[in-house]
Amino acid sequence: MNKKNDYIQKVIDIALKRNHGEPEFHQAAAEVLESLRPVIEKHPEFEKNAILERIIEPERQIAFRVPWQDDSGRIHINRGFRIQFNSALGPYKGGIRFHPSVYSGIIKFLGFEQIFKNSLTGLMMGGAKGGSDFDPKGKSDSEVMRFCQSFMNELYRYIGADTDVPAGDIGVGGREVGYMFGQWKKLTKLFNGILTGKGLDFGGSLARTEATGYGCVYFCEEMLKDRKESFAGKTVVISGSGNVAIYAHEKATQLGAKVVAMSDSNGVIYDKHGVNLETVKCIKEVERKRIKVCSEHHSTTKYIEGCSNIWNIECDIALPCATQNELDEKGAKELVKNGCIAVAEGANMPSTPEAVKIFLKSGICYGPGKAANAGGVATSGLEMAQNSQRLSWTFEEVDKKLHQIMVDIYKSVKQAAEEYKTPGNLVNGANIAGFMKVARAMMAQGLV
Ligand code: NDP
Ligand code: 2IT
Repeated sequence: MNKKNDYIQKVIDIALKRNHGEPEFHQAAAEVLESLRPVIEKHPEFEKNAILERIIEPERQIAFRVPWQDDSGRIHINRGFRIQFNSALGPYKGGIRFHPSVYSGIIKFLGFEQIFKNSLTGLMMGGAKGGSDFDPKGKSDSEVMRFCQSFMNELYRYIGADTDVPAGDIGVGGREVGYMFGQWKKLTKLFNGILTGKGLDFGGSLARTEATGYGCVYFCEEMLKDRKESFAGKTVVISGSGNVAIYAHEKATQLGAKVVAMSDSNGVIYDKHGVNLETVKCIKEVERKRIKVCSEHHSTTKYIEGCSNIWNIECDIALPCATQNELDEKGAKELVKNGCIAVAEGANMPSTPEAVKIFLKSGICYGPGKAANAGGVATSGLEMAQNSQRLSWTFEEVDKKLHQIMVDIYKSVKQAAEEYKTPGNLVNGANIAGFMKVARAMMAQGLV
């Protein structure tokens, strides 16, 4: 190993040592840093200016107590986070996750990924992420409202329309964003674009709800086009049944595919005639029930216990849209063995490093999350633009812009992979293309 390569290892070691007990962050950092070896060889100025040491260290990390009362008057204490990772390209931007598994390592990996994802969108957004170990499942609307208000009582000190703009993620959708927006307005007297994913009546953008799922399918469509393939007539499996999964289903179906399976953290529904999207929407968006209920509505829909079983189902295209590390080596091997030709990640880091290796080695189309799911944050960027103008664009206008952004991301990721001599490796392409812009901006802005 030459001296330049030692630099990469040195920075990986710093990330490991300084972020003790945070394996998700180690995983995300190691993947990006490994991709950057050829970049560092070509650009010694990045090492001289300690760009990698700086980029793996968040600019600011906030952790806070979130006290709230349930409907019976019992008091609960959760922990809230906001990690403002990098502001070289614009105000911090990134979602908020409410899930019992949330701790600093989850928010840190998501914030780190967000830096490069936001850079790929071509819009002016830095990287951040926030969240809490609060579990919204089974909570009443008023409990969720009180939690969101308490969360904002502390968060409001650190965010602003031109400093840091949160949005949704797992467990945070339109309802939660609405409650947080209300509390922000009460505390600050400001009615501005402080959050994205807002309701359409108070500054939300048309097509933001659909954007991540649609964008993931648009990205996948570009990968397929390069192989003279398309969604038409293809069989698709989509893990998860939340915001991203639902709208990935909608777009894939519009393009002529059949979605035969979806899931939640308990199990999988399978229907060889196609999973009924309207039923899933009703169960998940309105009733907030488990995906299993779908099989009670349709006799052809089977329920299989255990969410990882979804990767055993034969398909042409797989869209992991649930959570990190949901697709392991075994799942990846199964997909490839069954003839899957494309995997595009709607979720953040859903494939384990071993699964990624299988995909890259097999030569199937593989679109990593930070490129394939960038449509959500890109449309958040479009919501910010509309809020600044005090205007709303039509669904068609926003969708057209989203589509173009995904086409452009695919082009730049593909081109970076070729330029750095790993054609077709979109992991390297996404990491390198995302990094270059941030690194150049950091160099230009001096040691801050
Ligand atoms: P939702 O909360 O709407 O849905 C999450 C889905 O994933 C649910 O079906 C949930 O099942 C499942 N899930 C969550 N945790 C686990 C777990 N530990 N094991 C198995 N399944 C799980 O979230 P989103 O659809 O918004 O987010 C899904 C993914 O997409 C996340 O990785 C998120 O970071 C990413 N993403 C989201 C964007 C957005 O705009 N919303 C943008 C870009 C990426 P259950 O109900 O059982 O928990
Ligand atoms: O992971 C993500 O990109 C998101 N959850 C969306 C972030 C945003 O600011 O819209």
